Amino acid sequence: LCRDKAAQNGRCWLWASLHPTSCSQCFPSSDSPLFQYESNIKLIRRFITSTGEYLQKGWLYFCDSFYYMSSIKKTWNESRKYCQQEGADLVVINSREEQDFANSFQTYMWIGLTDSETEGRWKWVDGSPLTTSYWRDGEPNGKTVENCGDIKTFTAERSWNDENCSHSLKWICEMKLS
Ligand SMILES: [Ca+2]
Ligand SMILES: [Ca+2]
Ligand SMILES: [Ca+2]
Repeated sequence: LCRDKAAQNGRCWLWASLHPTSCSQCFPSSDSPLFQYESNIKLIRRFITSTGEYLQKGWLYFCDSFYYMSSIKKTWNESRKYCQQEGADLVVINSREEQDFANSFQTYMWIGLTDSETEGRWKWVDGSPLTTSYWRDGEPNGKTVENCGDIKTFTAERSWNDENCSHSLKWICEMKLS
């Protein structure tokens, strides 16, 4: 359901993501029904307390996260700071669905990916190493000059590019609910 919905219009509604079998990203199949139930209660509680606030500010809901797409441009660090001030961070892309969702904005924009610490070792802003990647063919190609990740060729599944972090681009924040 979630996947179909997402494929249809790039959005996933709460009822779909709360359905245990409908959103593999939100509820891994190894989880017991009871765990799923408890997770749902926690999720609903957080959803109710944060929904009004985030939706009023123009954030979008997709598969248990809220997303904010900027209308102005900033450097990668300034973009990240904006997200953090909103209780979020730059987007961490955990699934094919989320990659498609991010591409659906059709915007050249920063994502939460960097190899600033160690050249060539790409990490997400939540500290997790990059496992599944969607680099455009030939990327990353910027060596030590380009240490921040963005979505550039959004018409293709493999849309990522490494860029000079001091470049000004739009950005996308993610606030995870669960
Ligand atoms: Ca994510
Ligand atoms: Ca680099
Ligand atoms: Ca590049």
